[in-house]
Formats: sequence, structure tokens, C-alpha cells
Amino acid sequence: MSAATPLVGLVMGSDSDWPVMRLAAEALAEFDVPFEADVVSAHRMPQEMIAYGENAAGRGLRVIIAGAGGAAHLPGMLAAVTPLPVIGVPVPLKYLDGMDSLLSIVQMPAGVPVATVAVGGARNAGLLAVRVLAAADAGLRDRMAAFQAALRDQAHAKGERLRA
Ligand code: RP5
Repeated sequence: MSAATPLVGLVMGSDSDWPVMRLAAEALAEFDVPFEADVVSAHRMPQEMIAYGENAAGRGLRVIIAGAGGAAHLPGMLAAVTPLPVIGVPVPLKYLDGMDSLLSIVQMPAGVPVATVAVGGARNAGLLAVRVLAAADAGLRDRMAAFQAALRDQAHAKGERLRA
């Protein structure tokens, strides 16, 4: 966690989601993006969840990453009460391989978007949040471009190893 004012709110329905959601935290930390992490359960603390969404923009957050598993209503409910972009992470649980989480998050009605990443795809959620912030931050954009160039170099190296 950074001491700077958080720009990203990284929330999840339970601390049991953290082994997945920490991948988003790691991606944000790689780009030195200040973030906060917390448990905000749509079902177990609905009033607090609504307050979190309603207050997020006013507190200076620019993006919310929300992860949940099973009946995963957290990302969609937050998107309903904040104008900020919300990135949803379907967390896989013991049953149904995360399909329940995915469908709960991805099937939003028109007008209330949630940018849904893959089941367990919290790293991409973190990277997408960086890209959202980079749209208005040239320095961050340069760092994202360098990150992408490194991915390209790694892919080239893999091909070279196969061809050798
Ligand atoms: C969801 O219920 C949470 O996001 C978590 O994925 C799931 C199980 O929560 P715990 O019973 O482990 O607290 O709301």
C-alpha cells in the first residue's frame, strides 16, 4: 500500500478472494500506482458497500477494481452507484469453475458497464486500471509502452529458443 492518496480502490467480497486479487495489487505496485485494498461485501455489508461506491470519486479514486466469487454482485452494484470505471474480477470458488462468478459480473444491463476480465484475471484488472490512468498521464503511458515492449521481446525470445 502506498502512503500517497489512492487512485485505485481494490475491493473484494471476502478476504478469501485475496489470493486472486493480490495479483491486481502486484500489477499496480509495479507501476507505482497508489491504491487501497479492502473487503466490501455486497451481501454481508450492503450499506457500507453502497457508501463505498458513492464516496469513491469524492475521495479521489479514479478506478475501482472489484472482485467477488459465486453470486458476485459487488462489481455491478458498485458500478450502479459510482461514475468511476469499474473493473470486475470473477473469482473462482470451489464449485462451477468460476462460471457463476463470471456470468454474475459480465451480464450487466445496458447503461451500467463493468469491464470484466477473465476468471481469476486479477493481473489484467490491475494492468487495465494502469491503462485507464495512463490515458491522462504521459509518464505512465510511457511505462506501459515499455512494459508492452518487454512482453514483445519475451515472446520473440521464446520463438528463438524453439527455432534453435
Ligand atoms: C463472495 O463469497 C466473496 O467474494 C467470496 O468469493 C465468496 C466466499 O466468501 P467467504 O465465505 O470465503 O467469506 O461474496
